[in-house]
Amino acid sequence: MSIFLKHKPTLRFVGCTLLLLLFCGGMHAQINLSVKVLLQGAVSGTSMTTTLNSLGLIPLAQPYNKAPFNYSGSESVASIPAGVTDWVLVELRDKTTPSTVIASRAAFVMGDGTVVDLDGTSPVSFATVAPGDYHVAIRHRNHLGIRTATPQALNSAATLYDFTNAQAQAYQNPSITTNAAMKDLGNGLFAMWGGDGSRNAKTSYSGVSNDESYLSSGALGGVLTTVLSSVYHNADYNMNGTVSYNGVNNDESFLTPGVLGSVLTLIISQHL
Ligand SMILES: [Ca+2]
Ligand SMILES: [Ca+2]
Repeated sequence: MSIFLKHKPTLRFVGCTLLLLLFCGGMHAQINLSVKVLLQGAVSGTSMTTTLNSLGLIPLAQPYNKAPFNYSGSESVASIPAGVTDWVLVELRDKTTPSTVIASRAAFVMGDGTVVDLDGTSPVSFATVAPGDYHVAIRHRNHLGIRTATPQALNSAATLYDFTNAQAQAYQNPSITTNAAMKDLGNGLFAMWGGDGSRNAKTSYSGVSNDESYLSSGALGGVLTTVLSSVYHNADYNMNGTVSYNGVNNDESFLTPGVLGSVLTLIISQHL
């Protein structure tokens, strides 16, 4: 009897220690995410321009705090790291109900397509999200969002998920027959569709909330010779820091023939 009594405190101590370890392990569980995407508007060759950054136009605080994103995160930096193309919004979504967003982070996409945290090099950290299976969605202020074709097993190891090397890497919504989830760049690379200035999950030239009107009537006030220089604007479809309808590298030409291929009735839809 005395032997059992003697060991009880030890057993309790061991039990408490195990619980504490499990608790601490849970506290430190997190996901580090490594993803690669291309934005059609910034594509140049096999990578992307960093013009907005070199012109000093990228805001220091994340720009997804407005509709349709409404992300209230406080991500900001003292200066934009070298090599950044733009801010993107990264979402972890439920593995069985992918319309359910479990966690969001604003992050940077670099010229080579890698999505990184605010230091410009580290994988994107979801510090309070437990490892597990999730869909990963990438959204951008004037591109159509994409998500993983299948749930991914995510943990702290940050295994790269590359959306750029195959169309099948992105979820293909069977109800959308007009276009694939990503733009086929024709060189083995795939990019998020550009030109959605009106942020209605469609890139279009005609119809309600179309992106031609967003550019011509909205951004340029109907005066098609107007040029907005040195701006960070959703109507800057080719991401060169200028909003224009005429002249070299104008945004109207990016929309058509660029995205819509001169088919002015075509509507490119988001598969997210
Ligand atoms: Ca649109
Ligand atoms: Ca432009």
